[in-house]
Amino acid sequence: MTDPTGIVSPDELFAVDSLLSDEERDIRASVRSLVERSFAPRIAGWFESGRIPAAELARELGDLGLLGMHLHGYGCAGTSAVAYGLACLELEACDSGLRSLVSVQGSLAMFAIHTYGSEEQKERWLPEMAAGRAIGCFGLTEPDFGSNPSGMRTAARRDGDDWILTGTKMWITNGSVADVAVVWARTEQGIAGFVVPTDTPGFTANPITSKLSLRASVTSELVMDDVRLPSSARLPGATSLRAPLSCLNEARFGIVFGALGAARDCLETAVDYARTRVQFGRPIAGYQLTQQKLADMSLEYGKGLLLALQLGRRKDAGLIRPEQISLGKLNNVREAIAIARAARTILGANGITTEYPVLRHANNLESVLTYEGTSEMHTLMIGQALTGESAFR
Ligand code: TGC
Ligand code: FAD
Repeated sequence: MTDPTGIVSPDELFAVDSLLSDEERDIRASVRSLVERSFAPRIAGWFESGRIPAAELARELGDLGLLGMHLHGYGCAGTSAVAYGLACLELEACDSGLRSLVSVQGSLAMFAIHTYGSEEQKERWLPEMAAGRAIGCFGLTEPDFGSNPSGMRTAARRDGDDWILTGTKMWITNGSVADVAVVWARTEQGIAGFVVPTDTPGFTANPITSKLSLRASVTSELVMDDVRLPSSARLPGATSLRAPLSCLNEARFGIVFGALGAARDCLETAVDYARTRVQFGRPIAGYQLTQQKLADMSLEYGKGLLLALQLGRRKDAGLIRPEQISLGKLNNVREAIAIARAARTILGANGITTEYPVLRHANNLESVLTYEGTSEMHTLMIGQALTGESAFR
């Protein structure tokens, strides 16, 4: 709704609501309300302390049906991809760490089990994970294999009917608070996925505490030292690297929307600040250089949102291609980080504190730029689609 002063928000400038269904607007409003009521008042403290009440957050997110929300059955809400994207946007408007918790739970760990798991695995884990009573993580990256997971060293070998899993995964979101880990490993038959309860002997998760980014998110190293698993722990439908890479499409899609949430919060903060901060006798909002920054930030935010909605509609129609998700992830994270940095300049010295969210968002977005495929990887995926030439190797 338009402000009595005639001021419009960036969403209103682009008339975004006219592109959404009633259900999508309702879901967006519910998530925004949860964020404002429960998370926003506490986020700066979590970021500063580097600690989050993960179990409590998972329950709250599960109660609202946000975990695995675009999956069908097994206690999942079965919403549209666009609705899921809008939920990611609202969560990331608070903090990228909250969106990460939801992305990894729903789009990586639950999606892997939902798509490649046995009926027994789905029944055992998905309803608990959808409710937030069980937390999942997804172990693909290793210390020496980030952008190139095909080189992974984590291996699983047969011992009678069992599997023995050995190796180290690095930078794993939710790792040390997870009840279940989806772990990708090399086998004699190719790359396979395993559903590993984290209390299995030989499995250890070590928190990574030295982060300057995504401090309101748990990131861990997973060490598997001869973890013995029954035959039923293997994801039967996952037979090559294609399986984990297909899971990444889901999480990357959430980031296409999510990053814009961080951008919107920075933009709104900058507008509010500029209207009240007086220098040289006038609000800094009245200076052309400030207005140019705000206009450019709004333009990139709105263009990113239109791109996200186009990709969301393609996904809902079952027509989206991985390189299209790369377009969205590359553009929207790159522009979100630029918006966060521009907002920081408008706030001057206040912009470097946790009293305002802008540098927290900018720092978080450094991780978002790197995880789920670095900006360079997505550039190369688009380049490959345009030319037919692979420039990865
Ligand atoms: P390549 O030979 O290209 O592909 C192997 C097989 O996979 C297929 N494929 C895909 N399928 C579905 N979706 C995709 N996006 C796919 N990309 C590739 C491909 O068609 C092939 O299938 P097939 O049947 O012919 O065997 O494999 P490559 O080794 O050359 O690698 C390609 C590359 C560089 C694109 C891939 O390795 C890559 O995406 N690297 C980036 C790694 C990455 O993004 N890691 C993310 C880890 S998870 C994470 O960061 C979570 S962050 C927390 C949060 O989300 O909040
Ligand atoms: P590298 O692959 O070593 O890349 C370093 C630099 O080299 C980058 O700029 C990269 O773009 C560039 N580069 C590499 N290869 C090429 C090339 N061929 N051409 C041009 N440039 C190249 N992983 C998981 O599996 N699960 C998780 O839950 C998870 N959560 C994460 C949470 C956080 C906070 C972070 C920071 C990371 C997380 N990751 C997770 C890991 C993430 O996916 C990797 O960090 C990412 O894939 C990049 O790998 P890397 O850090 O090893 O960088």
